[in-house]
Amino acid sequence: MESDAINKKIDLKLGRFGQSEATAPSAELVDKIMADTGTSSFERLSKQEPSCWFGEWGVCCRMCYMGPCRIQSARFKNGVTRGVCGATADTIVARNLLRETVGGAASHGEHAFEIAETLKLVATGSIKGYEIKDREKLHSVASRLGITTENRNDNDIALDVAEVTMADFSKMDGMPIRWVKGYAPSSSIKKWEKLGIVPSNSLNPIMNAMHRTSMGNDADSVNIMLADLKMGIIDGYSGLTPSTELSDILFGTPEPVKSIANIGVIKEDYVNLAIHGHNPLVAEKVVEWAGNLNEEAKKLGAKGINLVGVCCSGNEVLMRHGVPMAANEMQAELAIATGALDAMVVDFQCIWPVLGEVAACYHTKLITTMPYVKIPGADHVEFNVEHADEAARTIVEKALEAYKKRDPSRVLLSKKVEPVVGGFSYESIVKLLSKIDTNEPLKPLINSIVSGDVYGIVGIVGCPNPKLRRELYTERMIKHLLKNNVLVLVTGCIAHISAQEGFLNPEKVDEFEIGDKLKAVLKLLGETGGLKSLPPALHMGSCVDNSRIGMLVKAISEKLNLEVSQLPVIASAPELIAEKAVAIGTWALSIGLPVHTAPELHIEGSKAVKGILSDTLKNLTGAETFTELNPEAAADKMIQLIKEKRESLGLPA
Ligand code: BF8
Ligand code: SF4
Repeated sequence: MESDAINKKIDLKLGRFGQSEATAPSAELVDKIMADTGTSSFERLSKQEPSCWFGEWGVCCRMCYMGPCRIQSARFKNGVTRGVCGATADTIVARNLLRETVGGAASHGEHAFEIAETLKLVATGSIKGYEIKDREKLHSVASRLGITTENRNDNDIALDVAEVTMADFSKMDGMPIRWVKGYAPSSSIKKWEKLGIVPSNSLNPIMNAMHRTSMGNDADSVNIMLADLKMGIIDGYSGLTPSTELSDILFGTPEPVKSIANIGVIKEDYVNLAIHGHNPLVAEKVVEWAGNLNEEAKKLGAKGINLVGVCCSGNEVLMRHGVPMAANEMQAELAIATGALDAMVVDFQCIWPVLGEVAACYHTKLITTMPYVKIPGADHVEFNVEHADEAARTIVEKALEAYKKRDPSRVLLSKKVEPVVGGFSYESIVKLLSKIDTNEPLKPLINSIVSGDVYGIVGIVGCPNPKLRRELYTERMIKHLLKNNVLVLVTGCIAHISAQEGFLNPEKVDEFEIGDKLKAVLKLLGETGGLKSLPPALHMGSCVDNSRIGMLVKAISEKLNLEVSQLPVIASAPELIAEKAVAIGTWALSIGLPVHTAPELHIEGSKAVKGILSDTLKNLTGAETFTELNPEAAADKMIQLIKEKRESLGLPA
């Protein structure tokens, strides 16, 4: 296609940068990114389209150099049915899916491990910059892990917690990993035992998965999919859950907090510093040093330092400090294109390589911090917890330095901001409910589910996919669920999308078309907590904080003595991007939650794998996957599933 024609196509698609008309930053800002940088996510996407169907269907294999091999028979009657080695579509699709899940579980695992290592250093007094902020959480984690707390000091307890967590990665005793025992729903553990997929450590299965999926090994799609489920368990209990719980110990368990969201949180008269990534060890220190150096900003003529959050670190600093939420993952470049972002500090995961190039078009300093995440065009300030204060100070100083070079003629700010209330940890929800029933805090929520006031619960998690952003997929799906009295829990970049649309704004509870019954519950609980209402959707944190949803689900299922799969609860990744989201979805499947995805997982090419995920799984963990590319139809399908679950429990449907 001629470049003019491509650009025309882009203009149409660029539209409002994946936001609804009411919430989008000015059209000028959206145009500015193309004018200044010559690129944007929508433009890059349209140059990739149409996607290669072999990849989309999961039937492209690059596991060896006889290939790449592509299996045409998945789509065409007389097409090629095997790779050079004889691998079929079923084998290739299953192997590819397991490798995707490994990518996610490894990411979350390393995240958790780094925090556990830090907790150990804190407990042994080896570092100064961090401390145990939440004793209550420390004791609750210890007791779930079976660690004695009586007559012991906090550092000794913390040392045991850290060592148990780290040992889970590589212990050789053959016993289930400790975090599984402490945090997984008991009915799920029984099922996993029967299937032989309870991990006894988390690194060996990752090695095993890479081994068995390499050329000339496991060709049995059922066997490979069992390894996939096991990888989901590892993601949940060596990744997500310890990441959340240990972060809470070090930085505090979130409570509901008020703030604002959208690109408009970047302010003209402040030094603007964005925190992007996932590592709270970095984010927390930057928050601290932005406070310490605030006066320095004033000396430069600014009103102070304005911290803003991007993607999951954005969710965490919102939850713990009320830092405004600037942008989801794909809007990070738009934040830079305002010309007023002085620095963006990043650590690991979901940091697009293009940010180096985009920042270079402005005075903005992109600052990488992890030895294993460097980006051309970025300044690198190596961050390690032993020297965290020096690094964080340098990072903030770089923002101050860059501010001096800001060119006001290139600044274009958006005025749109949306009030939000975020920070609904599992504990804060229990605390809120305990104001209604002190002895049995979960009871008011369970009663609402039983009566149908809360028809069901959907945890909506994951990413902003430019493929589906164009049609505002998430917003439409959430609206449809709310209309039907479904309680919506959000995390990750979906939380940013929700914030920008107003779903996290309690004031908007009358503005959206929310089912009367759900609205009454939101208002009652809100008033109990001292707000006008709860927001239409509850912000439960970053992607690792899906573990908070997991804790709620475990608590409800055990309280009712039901299996997770019997509950009217569903998980959805409506704009799936990352391997991490695949791993989270696999974890949800492992505990028994139905999982909706859009786009479809890369499985279309294999009837066997599709069958396992959409059907066989019902007999294994009680879960199933489904894909629906129309957001309203997806919500309807969830409502139908909830209805079926309600009926089989004898609840009013
Ligand atoms: O871990 S939601 S785009 S930022 S993967 Fe990434 Fe997806 Fe955002 Fe957080 Ni989660
Ligand atoms: Fe092809 Fe088999 Fe090699 Fe894959 S492992 S690239 S299917 S020959």
